[in-house]
Amino acid sequence: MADVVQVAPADDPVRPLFSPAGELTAEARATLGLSPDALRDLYHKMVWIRRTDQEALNLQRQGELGLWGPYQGQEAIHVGTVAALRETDWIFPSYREFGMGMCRGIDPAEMLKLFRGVSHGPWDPRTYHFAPLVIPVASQVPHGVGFAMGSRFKHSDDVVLSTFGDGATSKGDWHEAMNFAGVFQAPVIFLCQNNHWAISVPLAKQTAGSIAERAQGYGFPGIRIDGNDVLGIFAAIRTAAERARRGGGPYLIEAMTYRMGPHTTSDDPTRYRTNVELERWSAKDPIPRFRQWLEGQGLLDEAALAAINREVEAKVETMRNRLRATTAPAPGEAIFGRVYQHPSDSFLEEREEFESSLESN
Ligand SMILES: Cc1ncc(C[n+]2csc(CCOP(=O)(O)OP(=O)(O)O)c2C)c(N)n1
Repeated sequence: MADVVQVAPADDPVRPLFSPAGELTAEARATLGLSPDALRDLYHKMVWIRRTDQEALNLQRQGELGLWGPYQGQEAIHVGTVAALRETDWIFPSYREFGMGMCRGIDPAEMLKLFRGVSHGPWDPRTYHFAPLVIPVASQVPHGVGFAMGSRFKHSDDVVLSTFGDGATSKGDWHEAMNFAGVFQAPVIFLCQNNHWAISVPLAKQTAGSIAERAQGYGFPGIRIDGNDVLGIFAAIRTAAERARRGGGPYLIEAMTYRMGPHTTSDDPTRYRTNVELERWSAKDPIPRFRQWLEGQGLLDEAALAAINREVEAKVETMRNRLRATTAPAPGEAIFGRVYQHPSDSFLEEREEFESSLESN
């Protein structure tokens, strides 16, 4: 009989920080090393990205955007993740990570051009180490693994975070990426934002087992944690990133959360889910929850809250005005611009032909 190969227990510095239920332990919470300003900044960013999300929804309803994919309820993941990574670590997002892009410093009015349909790529990923938002489900997962391998080949200690929903984990390319990352020990963190729904498909019909535990089959650790606790997300991502940075390989984090809004503005969730579920999750809303914690620590009072709200309103107003002033690029630029860094002669000829055909019409 062939020998049974036992997979050695992988080194897992994340697990000791959490209870078996996936809650950050009080001890780990006390040793995060975040200053009062840094803690308040996490709260400020969560409020800012939620208010921006609401505004984008309004703008879509007013006809200023073609489509919008709300991320309400997932703010702790967006903010905690970016805060835990180095600026030079790369993020490979899906369509729902607008808030992460904001936290990376991308102007939301610029990013909204995508949803207004006037730009295919309003930011340079190299400036923000933030790849384009992608619509094809799970396509960002193999992209992230490939990029992480590139980082290793360049002897850089930058790591990659690839994030996706629970639905994405049913895709073949998700499996291929996980497998490849395990075999080649790519410096990548897989962050599943398990928001319980893939459009109208509930988690129970998506997968019969645990997503986090699948990591073991690929040869690296995984953990399921509370995705509505910004400090838990921060601790898990930072620790998994440090591990990957020192050559420890991939890590899978399954962050449990809830998509409080519709899948997109084209969706009506009242057709397939109950208010009871929404109310249950509203009680775990990451924003009031963190506010209460900060207040309990004496780090936030009425005056500070009012100042945050004022600042956020001003930022949102600027975004709205800038978006409304956005015009569509000329058709030639929209189709041919930003395709090649060094366009070939035939490509340029094609562009010229296209543009003169527009003039003659
Ligand atoms: C390859 C592919 N198949 C199907 C779709 C249609 N689609 C868009 S979003 C989505 C659900 C994805 O759910 P999940 O991965 O859980 O992410 P969430 O939307 O909840 O953030 C589907 C099936 C798509 N965009 N790409």
